[in-house]
Amino acid sequence: MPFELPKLNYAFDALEPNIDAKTMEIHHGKHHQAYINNLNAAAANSEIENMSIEDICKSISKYPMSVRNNGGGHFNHSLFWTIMAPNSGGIPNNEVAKAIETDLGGFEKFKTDFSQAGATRFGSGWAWLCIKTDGKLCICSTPNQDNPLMDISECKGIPILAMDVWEHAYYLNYQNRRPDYMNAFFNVINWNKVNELYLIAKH
Ligand code: MN3
Repeated sequence: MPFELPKLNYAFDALEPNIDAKTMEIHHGKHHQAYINNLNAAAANSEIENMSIEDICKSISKYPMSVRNNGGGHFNHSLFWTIMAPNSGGIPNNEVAKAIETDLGGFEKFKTDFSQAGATRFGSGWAWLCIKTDGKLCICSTPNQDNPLMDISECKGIPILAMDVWEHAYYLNYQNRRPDYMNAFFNVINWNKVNELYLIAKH
């Protein structure tokens, strides 16, 4: 099978109390695995079997909806697991923090605007911090499992931070309280990883 579930770099309970172990276990082992299983089924005997998930996203308009939904699900979650970590969060002090200052009006404004992007996404979707083609940061959101790499996306760029606002990301612990989940998400953002992705995308 060409696409496989990436291992988590931390234990299911490592993000508690911000994100509970049961949610992490089901989200990673069941939801993400299901996107991969469906993507592998859709990819069988087609050209996408040998493509990277990034390249599939970039030309997603060529492929059926099952590839868009499940390929997006695979890319988005693979990124999501890496931009969270235990003993993280807080206010970053690195290159991406400087860009947040310059391009987005500072960390507090970034926090407000990023949360707003998640809060106003009706139904299921994602909030993103991206680098646009001009090298500047932007905040946006996408529906369902779409992402800013996709050629069909209204919001385009290289994603360096992703927040899942599907109910499956928070419902067990937070029920309908998406704002409480989003506040907690800021406590687990792995700014070292976000900065690493920022530096790679910039060069
Ligand atoms: Mn999810």
